[in-house]
Amino acid sequence: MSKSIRFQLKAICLVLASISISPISLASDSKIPQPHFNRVHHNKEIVDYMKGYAAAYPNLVTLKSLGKTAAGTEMWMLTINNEKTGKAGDKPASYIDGAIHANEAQAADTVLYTIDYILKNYGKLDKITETVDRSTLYFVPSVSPDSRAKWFDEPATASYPRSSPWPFDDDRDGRVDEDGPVDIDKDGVITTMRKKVPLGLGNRKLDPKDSRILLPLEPGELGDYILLGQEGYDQDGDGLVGEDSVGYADPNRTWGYDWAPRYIQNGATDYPLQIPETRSIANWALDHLEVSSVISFHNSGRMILRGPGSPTQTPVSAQDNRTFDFLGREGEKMMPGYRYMITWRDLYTAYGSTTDHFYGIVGAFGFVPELFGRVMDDNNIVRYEPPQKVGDPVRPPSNDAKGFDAMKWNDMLSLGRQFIPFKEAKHPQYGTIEIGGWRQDTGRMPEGWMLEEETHRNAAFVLFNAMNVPKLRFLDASIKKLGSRVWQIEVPLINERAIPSIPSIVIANKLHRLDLATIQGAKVLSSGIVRNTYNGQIDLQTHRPERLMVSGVPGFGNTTLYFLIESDGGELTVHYDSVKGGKLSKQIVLK
Ligand SMILES: [Ca+2]
Ligand SMILES: [Ca+2]
Ligand SMILES: [Ca+2]
Ligand SMILES: [Zn+2]
Repeated sequence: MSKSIRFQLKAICLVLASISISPISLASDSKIPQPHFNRVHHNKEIVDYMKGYAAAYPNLVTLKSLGKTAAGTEMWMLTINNEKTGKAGDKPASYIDGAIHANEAQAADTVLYTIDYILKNYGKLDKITETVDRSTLYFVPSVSPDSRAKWFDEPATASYPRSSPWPFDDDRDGRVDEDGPVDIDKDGVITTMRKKVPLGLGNRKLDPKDSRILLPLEPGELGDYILLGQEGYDQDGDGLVGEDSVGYADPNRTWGYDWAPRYIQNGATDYPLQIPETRSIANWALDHLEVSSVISFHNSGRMILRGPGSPTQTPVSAQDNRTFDFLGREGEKMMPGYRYMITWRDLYTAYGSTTDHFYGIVGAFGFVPELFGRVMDDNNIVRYEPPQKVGDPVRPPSNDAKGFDAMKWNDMLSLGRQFIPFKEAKHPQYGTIEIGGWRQDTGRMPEGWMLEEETHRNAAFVLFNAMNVPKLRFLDASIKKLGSRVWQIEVPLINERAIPSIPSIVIANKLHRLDLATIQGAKVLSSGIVRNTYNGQIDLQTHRPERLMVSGVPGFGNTTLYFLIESDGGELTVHYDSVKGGKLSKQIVLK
């Protein structure tokens, strides 16, 4: 090596060194987690990111465990709150969770994205700054962490594992979880099995256009293939394959409100909140009745579901329906192709679900965005279905991954990644078979390069709901002097957002106390709610007028407080303390 070349190399090394040094001046930024939302994340990564946010944003983020799963995994909750503007429990609040069904993987990433987007835009986007400063946001990205880890680490399918790994004897043979899916060909994925048989012995035929697809027989045809279903074999010799896999407790059928036992719906446990995952959240929620907005992410089908989950529940009041409808219909505009639907009426009956629990016990307006549908992709390769509206005849969500169009999509847009071609394999019971099929991350979630847009739209829906938790504000009081020391004060209070400070379910189910109005600095002789400002109609509170109990301020509505007080004049303060609307006060000068 010549001297001059050696010198040049040295110079290059120095330049490189200086390039690598320069970002250190932004040391605080380098701590900020930088996840990429073009893929789904393992539970361990999500927890690491949550710890990273707590370290990078100590003034906004706290992280705590709500408890442990049966397997001993912490149930992490990340809270975003600006302590400088008030304590978490004293402010209006939102609760957001995801992936209670572990196979619905991108649901957790959508919660992670929402956290990331809020933290990185606090102080930059006014809507986000306002929401963080005046409210609290509680996040549990992954409600079924143990099954999520299995879905990532062990052979899995698009729909398995889904449940909490709570041991259960599905086939009532005295053994639990003894016969689940088995990765026969050891390729790390559970796909499907099929067997070629002599013509006439089969119940399927190959699609003449695509030998990867089996078609049902038309009348008059003979079959030369048998569809054997999901990979596995009869591990306990009872003649059935895959009849008792891990679980099955469906955590989203274990919540405490409107729960129903297993003989009514599969997946229910022996009693409500039996599994620690939902029990730890439900216990937390009892101490957080300030929550008035709930978003619980699932996949798939492009729906914005809301309760009730069953027709046996008391119908939702007209007032609460208006709030649901406003939030849900705006959501349809934010997420093209998503349909705002009532679970039991437009989809199916589900007892003991997250959003019904939070509505019926906490009094919060909950939605379940069902992320992704194949039809959302485009209107070329995958057949396009126009969005369905509430009231239209119901059609099932379209996730059919078996059709030719999906295969063409796989070939042309995922370049064949999604579908594992059939290969010959030996099966302990069926002999020579073929194994192949869709990978676990297809059918219910987008490819990585499509993921971020849908994630963002759903995060924006979270923020839209969070912006609509009650926002109370006093307007100017009207003051009248009625005698030498007697004054009449009327104070209008408005709610600038959609969610009432007391949803009507709170009163119907007696979930928590009413809002409380008090006066500091004067003696209250009488108090009430003004029914009509112009003709002096007032609903007086006869008992303890110094503690005026108020049935809340409606969404985008107002309530006017009435006080008759005794005072020598000067200053007094009106305090308003609302479980869901926060605390506020107003100074009034008597003159
Ligand atoms: Ca069993
Ligand atoms: Ca396999
Ligand atoms: Ca078996
Ligand atoms: Zn689900």
